[in-house]
Amino acid sequence: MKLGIVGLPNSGKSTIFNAIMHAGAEAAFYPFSTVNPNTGMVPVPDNRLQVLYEMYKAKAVTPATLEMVDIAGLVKGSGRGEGLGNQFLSHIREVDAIVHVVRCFTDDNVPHVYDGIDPLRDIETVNLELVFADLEIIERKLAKVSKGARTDKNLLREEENLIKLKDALESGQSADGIDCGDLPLLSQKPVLYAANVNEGETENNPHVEKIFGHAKKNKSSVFVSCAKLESELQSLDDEERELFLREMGFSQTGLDRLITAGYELLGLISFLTAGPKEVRAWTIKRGCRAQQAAGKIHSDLERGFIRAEVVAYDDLVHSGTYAAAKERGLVRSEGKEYVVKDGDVMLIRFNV
Ligand SMILES: Nc1nc2c(ncn2[C@@H]2O[C@H](COP(=O)(O)OP(=O)(O)OP(=O)(O)O)[C@@H](O)[C@H]2O)c(=O)[nH]1
Ligand SMILES: [Mg+2]
Repeated sequence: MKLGIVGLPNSGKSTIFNAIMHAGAEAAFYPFSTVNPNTGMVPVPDNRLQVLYEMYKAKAVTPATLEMVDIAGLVKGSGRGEGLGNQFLSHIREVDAIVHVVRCFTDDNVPHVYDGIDPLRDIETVNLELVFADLEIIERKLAKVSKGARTDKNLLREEENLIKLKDALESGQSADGIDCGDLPLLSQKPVLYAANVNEGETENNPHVEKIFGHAKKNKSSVFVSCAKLESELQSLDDEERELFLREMGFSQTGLDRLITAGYELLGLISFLTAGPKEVRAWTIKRGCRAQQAAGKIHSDLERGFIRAEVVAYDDLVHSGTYAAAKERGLVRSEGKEYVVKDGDVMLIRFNV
């Protein structure tokens, strides 16, 4: 899963990036502290991998990964060159979803670029800039397509579609149902709003409630983050950190909660492969069929797919070994149309 972080300057984007990625990116009390993008990658925590690793006495564990890109802050007018402009958005065009950081914390030492905490105003400001940046892309494409549209029917259709898209975005309407082709439009990506709050302000926070309300209307998700606290907890070991977080009212770390929210938003699940060489997690879309899932591992496995031997993770663990699970009839032979479930441990039989 790849996520790109957007938000106003001083909303806490780099602080969240640091807390999640265990990184040391510059996070400072003055706006526009991030100029060049920060990128990072961390393993997606999955306790099941460790269990299988021990069961198979495997040589290696390969978890799924979370990639994140933290960029400069957007302000009203970034598209016209205000602040640091909007060129840096090119670094997040290819992400699966946007993490939109919204400032809900007050701190006299950290100036807000506009006056006072106002999540809905901030969200609208940033989202408008994403739309403006998308319109630039659409217009550039339109200029290219229009040239050939007089003589080419396909291009004519594409031109009509692009005009529809442009009109929708310009009038603030949703582009749902309009074919965006291969244009990587930021305003059309799934959004995870990160409500960044001070410690002790996670419950009954009216700012956070507003963000939940906005997200619900826009089919987005919300993730409440105490980024500053979490980035400060990094010096602690895992156990101490968890204990501390639990005392603060969080049952999971920011990374765990972000992963859960992101997978939920994008409809992602994991299936597993296990053997003496390697135990590994693979990320797929919910509803993905066995043959397509096999293609995640290698295109040969998809092309030459014969069948999949499947056992649910819990069944495998309760049985103790793969052989025991097989004996108990818990290992199924599934065809290419089988809809893969989260935690399926799969062995693909193929022939090329
Ligand atoms: N009190 C408080 N301060 C925070 C919180 N989150 C971030 N900060 C502080 O706010 C300041 C700005 O944070 P950054 O993470 O640099 O903000 P940014 O969104 O990356 O800002 P730019 O890179 O300038 O766009 C830093 O001094 C952080 O320590 C929070 O939840 N509470
Ligand atoms: Mg920053």
